[in-house]
Amino acid sequence: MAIKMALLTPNDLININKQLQEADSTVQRVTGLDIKGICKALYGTSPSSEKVGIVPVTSGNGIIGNFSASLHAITQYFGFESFVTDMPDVSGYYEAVRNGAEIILMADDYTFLAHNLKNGKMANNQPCTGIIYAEIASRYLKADSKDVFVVGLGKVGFPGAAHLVQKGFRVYGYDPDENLFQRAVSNLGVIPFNPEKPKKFSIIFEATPCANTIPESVLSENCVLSTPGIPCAISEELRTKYDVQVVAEPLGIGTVSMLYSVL
Ligand code: NAI
Ligand code: PYL
Ligand code: MG
Repeated sequence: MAIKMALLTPNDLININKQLQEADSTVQRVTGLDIKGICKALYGTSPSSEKVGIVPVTSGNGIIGNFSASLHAITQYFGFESFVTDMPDVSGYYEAVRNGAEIILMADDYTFLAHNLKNGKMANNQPCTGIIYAEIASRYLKADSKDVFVVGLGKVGFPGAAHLVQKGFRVYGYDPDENLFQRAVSNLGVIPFNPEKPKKFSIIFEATPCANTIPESVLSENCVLSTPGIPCAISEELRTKYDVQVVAEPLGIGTVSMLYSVL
């Protein structure tokens, strides 16, 4: 049986437009590109008026307050025409297709997918999130080396680490789960991070569901922390002390990565 995702709460999604705007300006400052520019560079695609149908799903833990409304706001923010169906589940899917949706967005407790009905392409939120946050980290304009620290090698972190390896970065990784850690070392060539031998990084990518996962000893002044993980990986105190550039946002960056990947 698949393992449930760490679920968002309605609170995570409050003021999603403001969260997106702030993340977009951080991405622009860190990389020189905005989020759409990153997506275009990453996937080589651009939207051409695709209509997105968002289907609420009641199974398992059920509807997350603000989830569909946030997807609506996110798709509009990135210039997609979109609508949320009145009905959930199978009836909602039927309604979406009948009303002209070309891309379906929907999520249960295990899978959040984008399915392009015109070309058949399908995307899963976890790898798409890992890949775009890793891509943003990899484009840090003031990086001092090709060394990256990856914290968390699960369903989001592993594809992100794989993307960084593929781009030619030296990836140092850590995960307390010995199986996942060894999988990253043997399959990707990730370098085991040794907390006993502190090393500073200018690029850090984090994907865990825990707070305070970044030890102070790895932070260099003005480093980038690109992290989809909820809650945030770093305290306000450390963020301020090292002037860390934090790219973090609960839903939109991963969602737009899914959408561009199916165009
Ligand atoms: P996962 O459970 O597959 O992987 C998390 C990994 O973090 C596990 O392997 C775990 O052993 C590791 N971990 C836990 N504590 C750690 C620590 N102190 N140091 C290093 N590693 C540690 O979870 P998944 O699906 O990869 O999600 C990760 C986070 O990303 C969750 O908080 C999830 O809610 C969030 N997420 C955010 C999205 C966004 O758009 N912002 C999209 C998808 C997920
Ligand atoms: C996609 C997010 C990112 C982090 N956790 C993932 C999550 O919360 N997934 C569950 C989404 C369920 C949505 C619910 C609804 O309102 O339609 N079924
Ligand atoms: Mg996101």
